[in-house]
Amino acid sequence: MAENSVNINSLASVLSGASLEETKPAAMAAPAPAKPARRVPSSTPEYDSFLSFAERCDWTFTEAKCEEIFGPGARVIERRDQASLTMEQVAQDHLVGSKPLIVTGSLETWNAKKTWDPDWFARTYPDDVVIANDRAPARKVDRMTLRPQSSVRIKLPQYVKYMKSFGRDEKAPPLYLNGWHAFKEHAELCDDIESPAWIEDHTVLILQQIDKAIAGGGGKGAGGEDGAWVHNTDVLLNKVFMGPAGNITRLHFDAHRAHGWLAQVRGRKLFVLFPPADSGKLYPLEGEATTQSPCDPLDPSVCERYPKYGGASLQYAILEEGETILCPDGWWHFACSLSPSVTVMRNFYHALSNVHGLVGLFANLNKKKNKQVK
Ligand SMILES: O=C(O)CCC(=O)C(=O)O
Ligand SMILES: [Fe+2]
Repeated sequence: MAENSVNINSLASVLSGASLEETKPAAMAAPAPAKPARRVPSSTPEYDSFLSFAERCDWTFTEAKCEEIFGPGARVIERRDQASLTMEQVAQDHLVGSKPLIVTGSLETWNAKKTWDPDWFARTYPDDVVIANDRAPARKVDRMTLRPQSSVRIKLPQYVKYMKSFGRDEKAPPLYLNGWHAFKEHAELCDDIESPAWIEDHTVLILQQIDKAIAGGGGKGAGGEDGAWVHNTDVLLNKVFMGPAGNITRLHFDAHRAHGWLAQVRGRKLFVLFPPADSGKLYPLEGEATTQSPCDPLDPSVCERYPKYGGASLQYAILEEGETILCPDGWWHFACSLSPSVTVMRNFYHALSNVHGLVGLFANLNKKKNKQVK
């Protein structure tokens, strides 16, 4: 690596807390337990809330039922068909305009839509070892409570067997294969997905400029090899999330002003979003790696526990198989699988709306590195 290169692992792990444990293996449980289902960890408040929500829905999750539960002030996120959208319009109305969107018919041409399911992953990558967590994203505050996040390192086929056997009568939360860097490990997976045609994604262009600036025009780029640093960094912004119903990503927003899209390849997921202007009503936690809220949208007593929460503008949707949600920068989001699920997520940058996040991130990393060198 060139002297002025930055660690490519930094980017993905700082944008979302999902994979924090991956960079801190010391915090994990003993490696490779034979069967994670045999562990008897206690439940978590968020899983208890999910179970009570599921009971209230009779385990039949619909947006109409969500409306009853979230109340008349809640709004369903706008849905559009991919065929009716242009890149310019989405950039203007949703990226610059900061408005979430759900797009139907968005995975029609993806190979992943035809082939990817948990069994396919198990068959295709039988020797992969992955890390699954029972609370997400990782929070420092969890370590100070009686119920810290628990993680296991497990062979992929074993995880798939576990997730398929996980039932609704289980009292402990399901392990979540969240923030898996599958595309970094298996470059061929990139051919199975497509960048949505309606999203103006300038990440690679911006990274190329940063690479030039950091490398000082040396020709080899910040990673020492032509184009490799840009490619490796870009690929780390794509992640796979897989697991059974009841996997939860608690309320947070992605760091460094990243926009995100999440494509539902298999199964269904509930998303609850709040606009950036609601931050004051969501009690942001101090000292976490990314911005996190203790408010749990599925907790029936959330308004009593957090009085200002009741004044926040909740938006929700059930993301159906084949749909993609666009979550603009700074938007708080909570996600919860309603059935066995496979999701692809990408964080990305767009020159007219959030470029400063990416530039600032690298400027900071580079400053820190130069300090260490001196
Ligand atoms: O669990 C999910 O689908 C959401 C993941 C997410 O928002 C994140 O990792 O930043
Ligand atoms: Fe996120």
